[in-house]
Amino acid sequence: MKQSLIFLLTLILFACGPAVEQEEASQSRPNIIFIMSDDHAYQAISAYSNRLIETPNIDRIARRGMLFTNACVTNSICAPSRATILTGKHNHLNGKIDNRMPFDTTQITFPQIFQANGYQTAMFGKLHFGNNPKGVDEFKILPGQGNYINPRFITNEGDTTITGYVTDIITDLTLNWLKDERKEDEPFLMMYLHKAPHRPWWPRPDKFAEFTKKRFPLPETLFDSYENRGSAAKTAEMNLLTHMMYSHDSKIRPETLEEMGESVQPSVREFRNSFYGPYGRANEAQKAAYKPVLDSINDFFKANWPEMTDREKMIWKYQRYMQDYLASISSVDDNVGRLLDYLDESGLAENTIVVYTSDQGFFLGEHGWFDKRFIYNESFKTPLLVRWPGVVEEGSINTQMVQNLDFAQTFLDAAGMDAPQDMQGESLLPLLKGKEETWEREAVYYHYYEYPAVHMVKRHYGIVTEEYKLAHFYHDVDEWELYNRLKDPNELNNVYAEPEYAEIVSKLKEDLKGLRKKYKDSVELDQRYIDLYNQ
Ligand code: SGN
Ligand code: CA
Repeated sequence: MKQSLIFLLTLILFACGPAVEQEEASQSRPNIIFIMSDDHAYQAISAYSNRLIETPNIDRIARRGMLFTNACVTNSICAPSRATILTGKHNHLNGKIDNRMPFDTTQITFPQIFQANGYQTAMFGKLHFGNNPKGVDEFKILPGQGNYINPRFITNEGDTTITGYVTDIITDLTLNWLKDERKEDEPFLMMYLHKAPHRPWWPRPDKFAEFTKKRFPLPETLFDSYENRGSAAKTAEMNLLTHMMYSHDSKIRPETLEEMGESVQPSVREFRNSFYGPYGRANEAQKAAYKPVLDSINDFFKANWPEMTDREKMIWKYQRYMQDYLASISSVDDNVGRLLDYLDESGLAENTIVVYTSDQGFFLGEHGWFDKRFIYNESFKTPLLVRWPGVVEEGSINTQMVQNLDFAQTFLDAAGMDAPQDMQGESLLPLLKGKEETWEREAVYYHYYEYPAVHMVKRHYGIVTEEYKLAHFYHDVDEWELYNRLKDPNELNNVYAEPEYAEIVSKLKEDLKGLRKKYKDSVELDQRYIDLYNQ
């Protein structure tokens, strides 16, 4: 009797022991797939709103995980956002204040810590850093902004050009690594980074054909006149009517413009390269696939543009913009679906954290704009969806003001590693586990620098709380703007000078000073970065 009991117990131990251990080990060392697109506005993800597009695959992440409705960036522009994500520090400390400043590669980035702690690490897609990533075992990254059609990649073994459409290719590389190159017995960190839907929005030919048939609802503020705003909004160069380019953006061939004359778009020759740069990469078969759609856009333009009013031109440009931008996103969504399917089929899904985000938000015609850079909502906020089976409650929604500054510490925490003391974010783990009580943040800090530069958005820093947004445009001008986020969600009325807000202004100014101190930003640093720029 005793003997058979011991036998039975031994059997149970052998049967369950390793499985239990494995499960515990994998819970504490989950795989992480960090999916980031470039310029993907939250307005164009149906988990947030299906006004513009259905993104059923990206939505799967939120359905099985958490949707953050108030995630935001510290500086709404590409390379600075990536530097913040990798270092867990604001740009005034990591030095990558804009797309042009070099990144000091002696700084610690979170993939290096993963690699040092026995994670396999890989990165595919757009980094946009000016240097190769550190801490990744394998990478294939686009040089700079990269190309949509037949893109070139920088790899450990030199450069290579791959025929096809960039979003599909980045996914092929990612899936290939997951399927064939990864060691199955070690956890991994995968950085899967899309170029789409960055300007100049070249969709794959089939999506191009599909989306040019669609029409999209106009944003309420498409015809914004920038009244009751500061001079930064008035002088920015990102208005659809005035600054969006017919050739580069709206896909009007330079030949069409030349035929129609200089009145359509002055100095059209300058833009020849910006059309044929991206499109000229297509081979004959690819060009044949684009041709019918390009023909119909160009024929319509030639026949109608001369009679169009400014209002009609604005609407036509908006529709063309949305067609290409959303068609590019549709490919991202399909490819996210391919990845999620593989995770399900392979059983990896159970122990893999999947994050979907963008390097910043984007204006989709709100305030008449495209691009980003401003502290205003559409560019300041960014999508964030996180799935972690068994840890994050399915279908949960979080409304806290979390930032890209928090990502590094969150991932390190999730994998049980200590974050360096000088990282400035906070781990989102308590929020992911549904423990909001411990979350104390009431305000976030923002600082944008790239000026003078393309789109001409003036430098500014600011504080954002649930109720207010106070921004200081301190360079070129000395102007303050205050928006009541609850009463004026479209941010159309700067109430900074209104007497009834005087007390709020002085309280927010104190809090902003506090944040600048906490994060070690200062007037001296502001000036140093202006001086550096002018050299
Ligand atoms: C390019 C774009 C700009 C865009 C910047 C920065 N022009 O210069 O519209 O603001 O990139 O974008 S384009 O003619 O090259 O398309 S970022 O996402 O890399 O910061
Ligand atoms: Ca970007």
